[in-house]
Amino acid sequence: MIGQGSNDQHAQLQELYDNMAPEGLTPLWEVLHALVQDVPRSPAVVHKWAYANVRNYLMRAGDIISAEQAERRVLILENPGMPGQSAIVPSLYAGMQLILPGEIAPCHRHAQCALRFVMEGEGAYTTVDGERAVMAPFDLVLTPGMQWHDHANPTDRPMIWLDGLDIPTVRLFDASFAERLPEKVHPETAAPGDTLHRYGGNMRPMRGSVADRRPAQQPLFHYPYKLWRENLGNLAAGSEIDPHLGHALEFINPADGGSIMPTISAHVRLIPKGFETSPRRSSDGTIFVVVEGEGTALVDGQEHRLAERDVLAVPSWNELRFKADTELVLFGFSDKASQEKLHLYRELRA
Ligand code: 1HN
Repeated sequence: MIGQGSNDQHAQLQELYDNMAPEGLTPLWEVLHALVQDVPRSPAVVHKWAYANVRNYLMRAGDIISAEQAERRVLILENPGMPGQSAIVPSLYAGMQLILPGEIAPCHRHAQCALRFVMEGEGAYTTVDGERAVMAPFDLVLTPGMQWHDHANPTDRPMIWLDGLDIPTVRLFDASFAERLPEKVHPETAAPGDTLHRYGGNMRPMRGSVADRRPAQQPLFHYPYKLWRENLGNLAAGSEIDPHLGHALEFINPADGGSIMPTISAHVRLIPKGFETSPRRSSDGTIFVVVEGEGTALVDGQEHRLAERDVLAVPSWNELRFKADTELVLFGFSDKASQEKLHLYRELRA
């Protein structure tokens, strides 16, 4: 914005702006400082979704619309700072999905990468390219870009999970492609758990063997709670705590040791009872889910109480600390994967 300057100059500039606007021309000097900020100032705000509250609305939706009719019965967790944009932080989308007993969500595939983090229910499954990932609470299941996926709930209980997708990132690049399979569900082409056995134990089928059937860049799609919780517990029992993170483990893609998907990183943390993490900022927008315990998130000094299954969005560069009232276990996902590829990622530990 032009600060000083005569009324005459203002009038002349305004006339210039009005004349050139229809030609697709606008002055940089009016917006430069908003475009290039000294530190990130996210349009997204810190926000907590209490699980019981979200669940209540989701079950009401379940009374009115079927999963099949909706294609996906999901309540978007939309950041209150970015209304209408279907974003939880500027680069990522999150939603809470419900599949009722006997329902299916039909098969499709798209350029967007998705993760599911199971909140409730056991025994429903996502089929990824013909192989079922049978879900239990706090499992992480991936449907990487362009892999076919449908969901089904053959149990007698509702199944609820948090979806995390890179929808706003794909939108930014105008690179969305999607297809529906003519059949509602993908034919089953492999036994449930097959991929986990082949790629989930720090091993992989011999290259070029018939067992080496998954996409080379993205073979693994199921990270069960049972496995990650045991690893996190062992880490906490056997090593010094990181003062800023607590005990933390990242999920990796076994193909390359990098992030779980090209645009989304995910991790888990354990913060011991009574522990307070030291202040930390990072440039990734992060979504946390409380897996176990109770505590407080202090975000730029503001307190957010945390209980099991609550979801907390922490946009870029907010100063974050956690206080654990009981042992606190958190799952988090963020756009760190994208930012690292673009050499944008930063963090600051106080
Ligand atoms: C999607 O494919 C799923 O497969 C969930 O469950 C949410 C939101 C936008 C676009 C695709 C799913 C989605 C989605």
